[in-house]
Amino acid sequence: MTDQFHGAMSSANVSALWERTSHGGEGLAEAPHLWHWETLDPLLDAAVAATDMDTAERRVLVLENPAYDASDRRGIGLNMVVNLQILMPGESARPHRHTLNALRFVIEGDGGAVTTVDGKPCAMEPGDFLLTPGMCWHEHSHTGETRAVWLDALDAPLHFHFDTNMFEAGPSNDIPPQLPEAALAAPGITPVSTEWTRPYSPLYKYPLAQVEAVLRETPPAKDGSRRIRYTNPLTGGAAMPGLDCYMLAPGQGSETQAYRSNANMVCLAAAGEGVSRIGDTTLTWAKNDIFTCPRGNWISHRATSDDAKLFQLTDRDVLAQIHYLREEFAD
Ligand code: GTQ
Ligand code: FE2
Repeated sequence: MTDQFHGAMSSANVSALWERTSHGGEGLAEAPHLWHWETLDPLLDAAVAATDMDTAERRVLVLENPAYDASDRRGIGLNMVVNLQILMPGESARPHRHTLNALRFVIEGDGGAVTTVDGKPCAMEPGDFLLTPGMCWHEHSHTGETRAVWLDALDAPLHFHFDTNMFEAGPSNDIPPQLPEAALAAPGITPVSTEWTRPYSPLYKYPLAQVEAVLRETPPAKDGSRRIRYTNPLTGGAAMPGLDCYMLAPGQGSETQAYRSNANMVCLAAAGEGVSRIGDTTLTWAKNDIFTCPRGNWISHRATSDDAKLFQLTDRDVLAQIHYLREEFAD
């Protein structure tokens, strides 16, 4: 009903705060969702059959969170999207750059697929973690023999929120000076460089073998788990803005200490099998399954095979940087 007061407010572009009922998201914790690899795998072959790279530009399947079915939201999470990209031998994807921070985690391939980041070629072997930070030129090519599949994650929703999304097609140009790998090879010894002023790691590839080597030597926490973080060697902080990543090896038969946070996580089972409890939901996962651990839920993980590892993508550092992060651990 529009009485005189409401009519006057409306024509003055004003509204009454006390008449609003919503106070935010309390009590509306997003449910987790799991995508089984055995469902995704045949879809990847179907995507190859349905596309050719001359017209598709990028052969990418977007994981759509059913929690967002009734909303305008798209993608896997509040602050990130997760896609699966397929590149076949002989194919390539053209150079471009964007303000979105992106990363890859390699799921399948023979190492013949290469992502070139600001002129640095990074061969993609299963389990490798690659950065393509905001405004770095990147392109993909494949000179191997078998299907290459990787997970792409981007901080796209944040850029849509801030209206900071920018895209530029190649060819690459104005590539800034890079720090050579050899200058980054010794832990605890880093170049003092006035050339490198960018807000992300000068290292773009983190090979699985090195992650496994460090995990093996990492002393287990009280709950039996071991965990590494992918960091910028120059700062010790997150590898790049927007997405903060970890590899967790939960203890076999023991649950990780339950925690709850207002940050969001997506897990990819990089190896082995396990069970995760997220709020009231229990998820059983196997290699290459992908699942969400949304904000507000109590979360714990357990391995059911001795090699189980979860690659973890989070928006935690974004919240921490602006002092929004809240997290708590069960006793
Ligand atoms: O490979 O550069 O999944 O720009 C979405 C946007 C992949 C890419 C995605 C991209 C890319
Ligand atoms: Fe891209």
